[in-house]
Amino acid sequence: MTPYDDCWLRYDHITADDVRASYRRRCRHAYVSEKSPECSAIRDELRRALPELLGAKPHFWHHPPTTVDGFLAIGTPDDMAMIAESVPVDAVAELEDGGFLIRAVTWNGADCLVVTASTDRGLVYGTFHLLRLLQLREPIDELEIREEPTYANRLLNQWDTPFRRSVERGYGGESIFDWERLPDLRPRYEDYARLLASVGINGIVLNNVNTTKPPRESANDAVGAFEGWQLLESRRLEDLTGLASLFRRYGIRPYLSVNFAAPMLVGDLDTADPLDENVRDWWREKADDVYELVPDLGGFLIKADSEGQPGPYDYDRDHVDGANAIARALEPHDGRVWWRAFVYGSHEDRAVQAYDTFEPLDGEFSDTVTVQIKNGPIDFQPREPVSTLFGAMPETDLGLEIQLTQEYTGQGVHATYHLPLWKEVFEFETQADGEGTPVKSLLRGAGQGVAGVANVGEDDTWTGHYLSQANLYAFGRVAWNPDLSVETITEEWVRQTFGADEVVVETVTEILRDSWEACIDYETGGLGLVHMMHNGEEFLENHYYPSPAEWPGYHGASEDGIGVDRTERGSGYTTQYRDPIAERYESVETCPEEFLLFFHHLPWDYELDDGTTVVQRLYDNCFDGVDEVKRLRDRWRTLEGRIDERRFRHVAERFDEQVAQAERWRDVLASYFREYSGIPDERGRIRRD
Ligand code: GCW
Repeated sequence: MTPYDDCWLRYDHITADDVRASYRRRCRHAYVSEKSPECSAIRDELRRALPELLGAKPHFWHHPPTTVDGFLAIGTPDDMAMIAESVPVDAVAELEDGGFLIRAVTWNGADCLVVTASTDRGLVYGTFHLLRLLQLREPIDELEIREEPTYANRLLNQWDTPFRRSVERGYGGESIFDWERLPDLRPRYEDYARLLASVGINGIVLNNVNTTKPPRESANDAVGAFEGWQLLESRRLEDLTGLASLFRRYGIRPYLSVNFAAPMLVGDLDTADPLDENVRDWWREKADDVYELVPDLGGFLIKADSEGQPGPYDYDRDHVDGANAIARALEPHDGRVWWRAFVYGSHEDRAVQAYDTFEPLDGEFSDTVTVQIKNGPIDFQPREPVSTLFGAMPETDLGLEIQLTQEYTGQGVHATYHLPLWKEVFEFETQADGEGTPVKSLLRGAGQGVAGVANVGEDDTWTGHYLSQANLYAFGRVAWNPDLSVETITEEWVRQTFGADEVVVETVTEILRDSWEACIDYETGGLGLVHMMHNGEEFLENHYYPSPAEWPGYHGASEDGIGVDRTERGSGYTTQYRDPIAERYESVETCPEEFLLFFHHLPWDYELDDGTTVVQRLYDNCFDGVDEVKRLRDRWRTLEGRIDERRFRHVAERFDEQVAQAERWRDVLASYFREYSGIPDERGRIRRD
């Protein structure tokens, strides 16, 4: 038993006799290819899972057994004649990298299961998929599954600061990566790789995008110096090799966040100008060194000209110059540059800047650059409209960046499930290529995909809150297949994590499903307001939240009304969308209510569709949000005795704290609205009225 939680890989014993018997017949004996590190990881996983699930150790064969009633065969058709004879080989060859087939077949009179793929990575995913089905107690006697990942790149971005072991915006304890001890490997790394591979994540950026201390006073100073740039030093790279091999067994490529000024920080050049020949040579030589040591490194992630990090602007160059220079160095090694589009500071309305900066560069980025765009134009707010850049760069490889860690949604204390938020983003119709081009359709292709800011640390729960594990699980699943519904993914997670008791499944699923909307209401009042989380909670130490005095700057509160005019008359953000979306947001009549104050500055007493005024709706949302959290807390309480005491208590205690905080936040927000508007709550709920 590890001291830390197994998350969704619990492999609880199957108690139903008939189900167990059927699983045993096909899975107790196994014939698994032995050719690669991935296959050895598969065998290890079966050794862990099957004794627990089936109550019987798997027996591994070196040839297809003829003396047993059934067996599980895992390998590529090339590895094993039995597999080549049992599945359509052409169909396997056509699978995307990572795709797999699982089939129930009869072979020589035996009831078998075949897991096959065209690559060893696909075998890993196929095996975890099968184990998921067993954990969900699904029937397997007629299985015929064909799966392929929708996106080629499903990356986790750690915001870990290597030598401090801290995690920026991390609420799950210190970094699980102990860089000072590398190349020593902790068993926990393997368990982490298992969790990630089990949901299809195939890349991990090991360190924070902030790789140097910002040179000027900034909010980030509170977090301390960032030292990730040192990872490009040769001795540090040597330390990485073991970790890279460990991840390789699970089909996960490691990546590094690097500093744009690395030629000066790591090398001894006096410039990092991307057009300078010495700088280009430096990157080329460095890339050669890196790949010598870590041949399957995925590439570099770069935050440039953003929040104090150096970038091409320091040399009067643009983002294309910067990204392409580094990408060229990685190209011979099949590495990519993931270049973040998170820039702000020079425009009065920060929402407009990323588009202004990147849209004109469409088509100029090299084929080995991916532009990584946050889901919204501001910064992972509880709810934002989708970034205009997704519909604006058809000639550029794009990555969608979403946040698993709950920076703005209650951090380590609140139960806030992000999947419904992400689904809203994936489904958003960009009109990039006319009707029928939602965001999810724009991320396909070899150099594209999804990046999630991780929520993991050294805590026994991994994520600081048992229910936040659902965000990690859901990220992998939705990045594998964005068409999976919220219900499907959530229920999968709940059943694997808490077992098959229908009351538990229903209750936890409901709590997760409803948690995000509640959070929006008590944290912002809804209607598209951003950046108004209450300051001063102790647990929010690791965060910069503006104080109420600064709030108006973010969302335009004044005596006459609230909201930011982002229409054509205002900052013009609406015009960056394609029609008819631009038109819909531009008009106050057609703008969806949930984004009304994001796009429009409206009088406090402006009447909404149902006759309620803006300010009254804000009050109502604040109070409803708290009531909803109380309801969710009470729902959780009904689980006492139905799930283990440790997890029950942990979540119950956090729910109590969440309710207390939500009440305080509601009161601060409601008083703030009251103060600016001068209009009392019709229902007299604000204390000073
Ligand atoms: O919102 C800000 C976060 C920073 C983060 C930055 C970014 C890693 O508060 O902590 O820095 O976004 O995404 O680069």
